[in-house]
Amino acid sequence: MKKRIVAFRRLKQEQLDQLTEDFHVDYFEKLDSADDPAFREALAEAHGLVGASLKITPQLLDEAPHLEAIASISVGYDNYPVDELTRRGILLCNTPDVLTETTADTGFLLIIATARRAVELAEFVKRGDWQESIGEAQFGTDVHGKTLGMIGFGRIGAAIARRGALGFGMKILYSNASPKPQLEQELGATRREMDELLAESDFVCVTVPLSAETEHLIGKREFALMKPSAIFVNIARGKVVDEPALVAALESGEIRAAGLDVFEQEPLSLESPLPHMANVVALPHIGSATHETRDAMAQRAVDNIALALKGERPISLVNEAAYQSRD
Ligand code: 8YV
Repeated sequence: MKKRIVAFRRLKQEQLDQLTEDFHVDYFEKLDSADDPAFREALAEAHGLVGASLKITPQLLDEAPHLEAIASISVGYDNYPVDELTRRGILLCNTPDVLTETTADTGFLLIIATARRAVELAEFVKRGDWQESIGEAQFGTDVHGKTLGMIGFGRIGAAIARRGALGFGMKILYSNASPKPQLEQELGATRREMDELLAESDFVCVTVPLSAETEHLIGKREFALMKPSAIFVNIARGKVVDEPALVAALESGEIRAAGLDVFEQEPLSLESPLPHMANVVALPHIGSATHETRDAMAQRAVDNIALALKGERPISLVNEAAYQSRD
């Protein structure tokens, strides 16, 4: 009998066809929440789960007694109870690498858009306010030659720094749990304690994964350490930042501007002050959202789940221990 996969959101027909060759697939193209009764019914029989943007709780896992593997269409895995999955011997797979360059493009887009006030000034044109040559009131700040401080220096952080160093002649500082000697050599990057990095950088860009250690890593104290001219960019997860502290820092002029792709609550409510602030560029979590990259991510997830359910090693595995514990 074929093993059963529950797939939800964002798979192409060819990808579903690939899975149905070897598995029985229940596909939920539009899944509003995990409470959907048909989804819960399918989950009760599922050996594999593939999809994105769904909070998986231990309670949900209790209802999926046959589950062997989950393939998330994301690199981040803060939606999954990793220790609990490992304890149950359920493999968790993600999609690193294929989204690195696209997500780094988003990071750099926010760096330039905030520095040159691109969104604010595009609105200025749309409103018909461009009545004479622009003056100092519309000037931005340079990006090239400035200091870019990366908080987190993994694949995506390094790809943003590469754009900064090689494309814009920026000086790169980074704070990261481990030193990265190769990147230091390639990009002339220098490792700093986080407080020093905050004080020295013109642009502070956060790319750390969300975990218990990084939740609210950047708050009131950290904003106070930044230069008043600093521009803060977050493409990691909203919860890495204490959002009310960010709003306060922007309102008081403790920092100049922020470019944000992620928020504590997504979708971002218009009740938040952030989308209304002229010195904020707020994007709807578009980090990896291009046709090419989302297809590549979905394909990676499909390949991961197929390999996992065939007893082979998935391409990108989060919890190695679960794989090792297999018979
Ligand atoms: C995902 C992301 O699209 O991969 C990640 O971790 O943040 C995005 O690229 C998002 O998490 C939804 O899956």
